[in-house]
Amino acid sequence: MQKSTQVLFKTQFEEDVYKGLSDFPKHLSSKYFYDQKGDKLFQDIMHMPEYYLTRKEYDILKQHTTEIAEKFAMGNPKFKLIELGAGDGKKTKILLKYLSENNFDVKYQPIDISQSVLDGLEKSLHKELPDLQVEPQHGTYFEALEKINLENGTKKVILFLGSNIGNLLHEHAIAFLKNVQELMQEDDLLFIGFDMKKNPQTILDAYNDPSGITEAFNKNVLARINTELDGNFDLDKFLHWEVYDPETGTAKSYLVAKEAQTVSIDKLGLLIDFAPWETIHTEISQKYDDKVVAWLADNAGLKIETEFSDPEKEYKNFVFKKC
Ligand code: AVJ
Repeated sequence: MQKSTQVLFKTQFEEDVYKGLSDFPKHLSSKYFYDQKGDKLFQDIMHMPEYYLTRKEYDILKQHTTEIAEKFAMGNPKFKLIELGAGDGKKTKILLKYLSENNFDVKYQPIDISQSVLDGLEKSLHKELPDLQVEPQHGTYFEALEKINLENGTKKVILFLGSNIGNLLHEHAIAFLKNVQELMQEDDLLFIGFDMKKNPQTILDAYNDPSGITEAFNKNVLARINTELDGNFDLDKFLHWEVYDPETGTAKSYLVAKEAQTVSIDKLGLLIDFAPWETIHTEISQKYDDKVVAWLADNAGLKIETEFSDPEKEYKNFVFKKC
């Protein structure tokens, strides 16, 4: 009879690390980049000259504030503005400022899995926009959305900014959009930021900065395994590698073992062997074109209402409605 070992996982992180590093080829999820150190590194990324995404979306919101606000309020100026993964709200504050200074009847409901992120955001909003109604929702997107939905029938405008959707393979993006779509009513709107296909070099540079911030961000998942799961990864024995396929629009991040090595992860009772140049796939950052956005919407039961973009059309914010 075969001997079987039952492994009990205390957290999703433990389970995902165990499974991802036992798999071939190896992989880890980019959602584990974000602890306190990872949040800080991502803040630094957003300030890098090569990382154009944040700036482009900021400029779109800045250039088109009035039109966007009018679109959101169309037919019914009383609405809840719900943000999935709010972060520091720097971009959203442009809209919030306009809405609150122009007597729109808005309640802002940022959703985030980090309570400290929500606390910081709430505090800064009370200071900067004291008249704005803010009601943070702690939890995963769908738990929080479902809770918001039970409240009452006020129109919802749901924001999903930063091309965060790009971390999802198309199949998962469709599942995600369907989930949101099911929680939408006829008048509700969904506002999503998409990073569009562009010169492949521009994209590669955004994920391959010479300052090494993206490298540290990518390796932060290994650092977390070391501190949280008693691992002994030597971060210097891995290199950060980025590829971009201009046909599929998929940018992929890897950590590549520079030499053969064995890593132990004591909390999981795991020893992981790496062959020289073996990879761990850690992230996808999908780039889109109009056809793919239309196809995603179609598959999720959504229709495109309108879009806003930068003059070069390198980044787009689409407004969707339920079909
Ligand atoms: C936060 C998912 C939009 O994929 O561009 C930045 C994360 N990864 N640099 C992205 C990230 C490497 C970012 N998103």
